[in-house]
Amino acid sequence: MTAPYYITTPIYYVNDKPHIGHAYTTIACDVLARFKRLDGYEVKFLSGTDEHGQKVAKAAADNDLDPIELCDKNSNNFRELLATLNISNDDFIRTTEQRHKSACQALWRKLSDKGHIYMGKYSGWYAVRDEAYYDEAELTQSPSGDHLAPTGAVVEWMEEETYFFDLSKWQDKLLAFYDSNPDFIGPQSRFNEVYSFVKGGLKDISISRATFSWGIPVPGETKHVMYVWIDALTNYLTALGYPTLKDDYAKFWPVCHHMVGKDIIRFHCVYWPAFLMAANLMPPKKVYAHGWWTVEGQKMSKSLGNAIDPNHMVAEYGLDQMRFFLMREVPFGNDGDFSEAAISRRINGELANELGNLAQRVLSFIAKNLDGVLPEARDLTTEDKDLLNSCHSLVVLCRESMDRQAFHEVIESIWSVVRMANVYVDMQAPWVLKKTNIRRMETVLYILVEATRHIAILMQPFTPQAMSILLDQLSVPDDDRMFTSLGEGSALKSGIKLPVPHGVFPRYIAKSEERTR
Ligand code: ME8
Repeated sequence: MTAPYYITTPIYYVNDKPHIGHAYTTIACDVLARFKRLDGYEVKFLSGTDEHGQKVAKAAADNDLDPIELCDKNSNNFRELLATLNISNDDFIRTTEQRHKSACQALWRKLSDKGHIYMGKYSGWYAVRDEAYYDEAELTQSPSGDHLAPTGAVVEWMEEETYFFDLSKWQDKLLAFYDSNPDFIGPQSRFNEVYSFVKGGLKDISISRATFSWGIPVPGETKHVMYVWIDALTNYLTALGYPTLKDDYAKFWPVCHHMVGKDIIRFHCVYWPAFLMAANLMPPKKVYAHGWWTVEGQKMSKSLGNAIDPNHMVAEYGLDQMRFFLMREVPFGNDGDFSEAAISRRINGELANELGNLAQRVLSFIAKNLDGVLPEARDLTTEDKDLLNSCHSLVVLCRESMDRQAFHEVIESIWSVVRMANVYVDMQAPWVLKKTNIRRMETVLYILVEATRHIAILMQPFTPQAMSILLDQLSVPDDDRMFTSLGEGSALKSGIKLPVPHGVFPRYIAKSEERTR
């Protein structure tokens, strides 16, 4: 039986245009989903848009639109972005869909029936930008006198009658859950952060609003809509058919993995497991929080107008180049800085010079000197065996790193073989062997093609389009591109004809360089 795997992106607020941060989470999930599929898992991969709440209502009002008109338009921007980024999601959820409304209301009823929801009066600080409540002790003051949340968002004092969830009762159960599931939150630093937050004590949280109406109505209520986060988090269950709890739920919920940015970890690691436990459901298996991107050393902000549009990035650098850069540049979990210098270094230094050049050198040499026919390998030397052994053991290393969401380590392991293969070409010098020892030249070329095949199969999750072209150039049949085809068993057969090769990773020439040419 194939093992299931469920991976989710956060659902994106539709008040904003997609930027590099949204692309980052989504690409990371796509890499995981593709890796797991290639490794034989049955994957469900969910993304979507978060469409209710005060922030979206305000954005619609600012644009003289009905909230749903704004949502339709902007949700589509995110859906189109997924297509542009070649994302392999199986479902796209919008929180304004009926299936989601039903799921949220069912969850609410369950919590209410079990006595975890009560009516009370809320007074405290709320940041519309974050759609989050903060404690007074967490706030700072801006020079202009505004109170600011730790995220820099302006908070306002709120006083209203709302429904509460009895979060304070869940402290011990949450701590016990973290203790018995030390891998629940990654990376470790975020686990510690959440643990000490919960250890410091939890207050009941307000989970409804009556001052605006753009939300899912609280069942049996005319005045209150649900707090946007209880609505948003439930999307992960809606997509599995909740509340019917049929096959998809039984199969995928126990292996659910949420990928989120570091700013929304409290919602996913504290509120969400508490809601679920209170409804007698299992918490998700894992939440991984990645870092944030700055741009040329600066925080992205509307006022600076420096948010990077992923569509422009794709047009400027190429899709696979951008995907590679984002997964390669910083250890996943850390913050990173996007700059033109950094991405062009990665494209030219690694994709073009190291991987692209390796493939092109080997394949064009075979095309020119052997009429494109894959030669035979005979009498393997220690160097040949070393390179092949490194290829054969690569998937184990990649799998281990991928299971810790260490994307940069997966690439680093693959790259150690790319570099090894480049050193091997230079040392074996098939262009010299061509004059001295054709038999040996053929062996060297065969080994290099096998190395390239392993690299291309394992790089598919990161740079799917380019690797599909490269695997075509290696005449690897579509059915032989899964990880089960790694190793000797599915080695290419000598005597096959390889198509005429062409480079898969062109060098990047910056616009500024182009002008000075
Ligand atoms: O938070 N670098 O939606 P959102 C990296 N609707 N990641 C960034 C980033 C940056 N500069 N800026 C934002 C929400 N992000 C909620 C989620 S899930 C049930 C509800 C990431 O559109 C951010 O960390 O504001 C978050 O994970 C994601 O973009 C969506 O942000």
